Amino acid sequence: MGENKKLTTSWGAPVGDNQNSMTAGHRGPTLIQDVHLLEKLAHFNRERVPERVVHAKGAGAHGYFEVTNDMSKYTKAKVFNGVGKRTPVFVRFSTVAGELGSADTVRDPRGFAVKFYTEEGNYDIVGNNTPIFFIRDAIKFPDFIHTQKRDPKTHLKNPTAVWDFWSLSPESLHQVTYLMGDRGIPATYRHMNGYGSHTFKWTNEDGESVWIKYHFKTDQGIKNLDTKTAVKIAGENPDYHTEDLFNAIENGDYPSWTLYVQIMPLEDANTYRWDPFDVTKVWSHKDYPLIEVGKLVLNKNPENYFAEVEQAAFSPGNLVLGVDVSPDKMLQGRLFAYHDAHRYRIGANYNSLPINRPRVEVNNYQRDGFMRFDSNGGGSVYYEPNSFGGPKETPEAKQASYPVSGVAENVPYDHDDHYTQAGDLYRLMSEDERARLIENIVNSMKPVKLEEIKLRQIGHFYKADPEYGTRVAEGLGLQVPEEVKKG
Ligand code: HDE
Repeated sequence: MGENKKLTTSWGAPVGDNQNSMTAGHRGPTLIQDVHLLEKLAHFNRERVPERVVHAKGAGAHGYFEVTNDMSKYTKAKVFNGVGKRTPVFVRFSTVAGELGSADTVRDPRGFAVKFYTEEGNYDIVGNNTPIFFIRDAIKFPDFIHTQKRDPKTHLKNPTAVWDFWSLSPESLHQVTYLMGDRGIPATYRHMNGYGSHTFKWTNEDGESVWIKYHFKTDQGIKNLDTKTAVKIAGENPDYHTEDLFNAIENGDYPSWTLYVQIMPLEDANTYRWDPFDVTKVWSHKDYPLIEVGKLVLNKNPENYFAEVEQAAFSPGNLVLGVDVSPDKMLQGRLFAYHDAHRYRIGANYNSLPINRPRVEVNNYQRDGFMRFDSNGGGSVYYEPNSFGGPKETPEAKQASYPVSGVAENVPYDHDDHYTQAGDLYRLMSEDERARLIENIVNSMKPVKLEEIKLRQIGHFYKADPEYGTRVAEGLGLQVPEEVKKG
């Protein structure tokens, strides 16, 4: 092993003795002047930062994104321009509901967060391994997550709350069908797809825009765990996915994904049969086929988990020129939530942390705040406008304008067909996949305390597909409600 470096305190002074506290004589009291002891104990108490309120358990790796199909016709975002263009990335995978120490192989969507360190600033695609989500308005998110977490009285998971919320929020049916099916437990983080889930806007150099959706298709092929195997692994090795990703990269078996986009002309948004800004719905690939964009490759493990994975701060609000958000209400809500979460978890200057720091110069008038460990702008001018050559805005960086209309009010979505796409997903499944789906749902719903919740949810499954609802009802020893059958 290398020569031993000199052990020091955090203020750089050499430590005389790291084995014995300083006391007054052999049996005397420990002396408060043992500042090395005091510092070690005090810092130890402060090693934890608040875990992410969702997606707490995760694993990450570095790599690159390489363009294989030039997208400059659709977007001026340099990260997607020019075949061969390479951009460094950091990716973090995660579960959603579990705490920092929870098991990897639970039935849960998986976070799929990509930070591109582009030459125009950091661009983050912060998605999941499913193209849709349970709800479509940010205002319902805290309530939904409450049902996914622990019951405030028992501190146990509460299936009655889970199915009560879902049965009263039928927009969740599509994602529930995904979640309770085979893709609800990926075999590893390498054998699952990633999606941007929301609709975003790409704009090219000529100011022409299109709506797009991102699809990261795993090059390893989709592989899932059946429930029984997953439960066994969760008990034997709760960090199974974390270990798999680390070892694969350590062994040079670099996982990769091929990025595709679906592209929708702006005007189609007004006539398409599905609301393109409703994140509980997909766009048919027949209507908007997948177009290849590039390759995402992970080829370097973090040197330090806390510094790189725990402190990684992603946001759908980290946008670059040529990429804008859409009016998707979930996406709009997330634009506040992520930066707010980072300020709370890791401090106002979180973007100065190495893992989050852009690879381009950052010039602004933000000063001070906790842990301001950079030059804090030095003696440079600290306000704008100014007469001293301080950084100035770039007019062409303004977001593309677009017309809006309507009155300010709490507006519900104007369509409620939550059954067609969920039913299509069910009908796409093979008989084996359906059998496992039904078994997973029945086992999850069995402990639900209120029969009315079960019957309400059976009604939703039935409206998606009569066979779907009937099989769940049979599994639970119940009948499909007559009024649902009559339609
Ligand atoms: Fe998140 N989400 N989210 N989310 N989310 C967070 O950010 C939030 C949503 C997703 O590896 C938090 O740093 C709101 C959809 C991923 O660090 C928080 C809403 C999708 C990650 C947050 C959503 C996601 C997060 C938790 C409803 C898929 C992990 C702490 C509007 C498209 C990123 C934090 C990482 C993390 C808020 C819904 C994906 C609290 C308010 C939909 C992959 O900011």
